[in-house]
Amino acid sequence: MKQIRFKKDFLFGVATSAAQIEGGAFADGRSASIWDAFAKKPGVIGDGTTPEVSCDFYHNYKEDIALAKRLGIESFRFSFSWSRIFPEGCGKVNEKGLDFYKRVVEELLKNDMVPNATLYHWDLPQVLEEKGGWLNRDIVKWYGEYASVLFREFGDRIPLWATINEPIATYVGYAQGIFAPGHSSELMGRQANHHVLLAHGEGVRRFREENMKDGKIGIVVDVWKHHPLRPENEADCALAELENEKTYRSYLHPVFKGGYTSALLNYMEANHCMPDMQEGDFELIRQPLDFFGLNCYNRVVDCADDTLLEADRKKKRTGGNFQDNGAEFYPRAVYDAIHMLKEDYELSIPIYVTENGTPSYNETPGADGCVHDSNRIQYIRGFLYWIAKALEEGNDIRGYYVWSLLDNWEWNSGFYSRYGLTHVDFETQERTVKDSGKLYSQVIKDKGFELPED
Ligand code: GCO
Repeated sequence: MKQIRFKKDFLFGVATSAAQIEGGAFADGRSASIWDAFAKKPGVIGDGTTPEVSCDFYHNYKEDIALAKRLGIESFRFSFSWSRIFPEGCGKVNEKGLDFYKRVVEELLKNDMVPNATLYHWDLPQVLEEKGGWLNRDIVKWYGEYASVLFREFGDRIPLWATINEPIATYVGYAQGIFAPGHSSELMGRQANHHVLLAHGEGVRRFREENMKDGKIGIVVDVWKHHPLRPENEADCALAELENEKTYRSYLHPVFKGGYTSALLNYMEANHCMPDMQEGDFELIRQPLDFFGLNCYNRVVDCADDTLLEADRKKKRTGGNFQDNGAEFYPRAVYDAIHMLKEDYELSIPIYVTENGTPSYNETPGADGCVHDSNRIQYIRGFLYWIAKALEEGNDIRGYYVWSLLDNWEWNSGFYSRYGLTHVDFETQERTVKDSGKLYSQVIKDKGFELPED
């Protein structure tokens, strides 16, 4: 048994997002987001569902916050739904939409939970998509207005702010067609991403303009590091490198170094997907941040030869290195990501691990009324072990958030992928805390745990 310990002020939280938990899609004046519209297209969501009701957090927020409180959760990460605040995308504020978040924040504070807010977690108002969405450069202004309203309304109550959650989702939505709004052009993907980065910069600029008390602002990027299956094989290494360029580096470089890497520029040139960029763009994108939000779920292994990759997965699976959900168990991913941030970006601002979690499928309470999700327990302990190790080495990591408090609407997988510490019956809205929820609660209480030697 190894003792894993965290300092008293290390923040343990849960992460959620508006589109995935709120439901109340058209309540009190809210208009559709791109995910409401996208989900209506036949065949795009694995189980054919929509986010219209989901966990109905819009109506159940008090009970759900009370549940989080019972688990001892110290910080609650959530996002604002842009189309709840601005049903027309910009212009007129919907007071009822704002009121909902006022109630949520008040409830969190009453329950001693630190609110951690994300301005944009993938749910652009559909009305703005109809004006070109992330392809229209005006979006920087629209996003800026939206951000300023929230800073003014909540600046005195919310200490942690993220401009954007996982900019890559917008790329996926414009380049690969599998996320909303469902376009399939590499050029669109890169252009949309450039505008997302500008919006991030505009958000930070406006944050500094307001009187934000002790508020801190950052961005949340997911790092799924690509590793070559055969480190001695040139083709595998080149493949992994290119993937790293196209994914997390295409956000970290602009934000921390003020430009795209030459490798990405070469790729975009060769593939005719160079976005339109204007003078001054990178000054706006690269601004000092107060913290970095790291979403980390796993690594990716690349191999130029598909048959070899499959054979390796089979071997590792039989060796017990894969979880029931088919994903490799590689908790060191978070440690590697923290090292990469230090080494490649000389990151000196605090890090919050803003998301970490693992899905299961067809998970329901058993005859004993419990959900024995031992895989998720192993996963959470594994990641916490590597975070504790990074802390021991002196890295400034301030908190950790499990994705997610509740099973929720997992984008194009619908309700099929369950990530919650709490099981949700989407027919009855009944919540059942899973074994992982009980474990996490104990970890928070003890500020640590004993890691079994397995
Ligand atoms: C992400 C998003 C979440 C997801 C979670 C599980 O990281 O992809 O922030 O909205 O639901 O990651 O896939």
